[in-house]
Amino acid sequence: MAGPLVHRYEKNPILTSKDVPYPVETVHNAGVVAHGGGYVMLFRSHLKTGRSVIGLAESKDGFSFTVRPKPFLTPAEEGIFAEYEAFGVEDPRISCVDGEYLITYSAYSRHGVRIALARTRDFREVERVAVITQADHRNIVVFPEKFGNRYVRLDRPHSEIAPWSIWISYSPDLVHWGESRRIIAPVPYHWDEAKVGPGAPPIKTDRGWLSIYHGAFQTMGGGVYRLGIALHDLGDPSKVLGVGDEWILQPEDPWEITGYVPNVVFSCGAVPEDDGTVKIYWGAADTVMCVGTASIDALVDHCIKCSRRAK
Ligand code: BMA
Repeated sequence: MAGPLVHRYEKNPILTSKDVPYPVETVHNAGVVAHGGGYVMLFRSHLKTGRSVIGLAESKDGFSFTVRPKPFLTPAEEGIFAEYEAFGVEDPRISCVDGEYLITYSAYSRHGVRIALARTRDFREVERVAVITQADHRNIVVFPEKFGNRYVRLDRPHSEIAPWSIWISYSPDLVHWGESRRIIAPVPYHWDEAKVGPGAPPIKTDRGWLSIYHGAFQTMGGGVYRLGIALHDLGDPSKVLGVGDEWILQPEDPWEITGYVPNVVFSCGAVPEDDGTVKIYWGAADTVMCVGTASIDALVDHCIKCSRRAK
């Protein structure tokens, strides 16, 4: 690969616990969308209990964010959501479908980890829709468009039997999901061999849907989380046109190497811009938020020209 595909913003990290007006230990794994002429970020924070809540920050330029005085989403206090969110809410992703923002997040409880879906139009009022997986699923991203009148999502179930892979599922109503199929698996002895999972909601390009995902590798010093990219067919996103063989981002800056969990870059959001670039956001070491920019064309080229062969 010639030169880095992702150019880190020189003032990283862009958001830390010190920027949050309520007590938190970390700021990481944030979903970000363009909204109202600016940017909205939903970020995860650990509290001193070790459990997580989701806060909201706003920005005019996508680099400099201001956090709202109160968290945006904390574990529900009643109903089905209360039971399944009791241990915390984590890793939000945001997709805009038909003018509505769909928020998927991990819901932890004594029953394991499931994914819940909420929706909002204005990031003021938020309505929980449903818990959309059984236990042991994480990392759901919803495509920003419907296909044949159905919502489509990528997710990552985990199991003791199969490698932790990226799956696709379909839904007519956001509540009932099915026709699930595995579409991207980790490659043995490769940077993503331990597991892969969807990162940011896919971005539409003229050559396919660009999907930023994370991959993990186990070392003697613990796991290393990196980012990779894949390209899905425009009309049928279950068809994977290419998966970049090399990672596009790995922990390198001091705040990516050291923190709550060392050696982690983990993305839940990316915002495509009119000038052909994309802002990629990532949590660093599960502690702070960072951003970088990349050329969308170069990322798509990487998926096609540097595609891995093995399944
Ligand atoms: C994953 C999730 C992420 C986290 C990552 C690195 O399994 O828990 O939320 O960022 O590990 O710790």
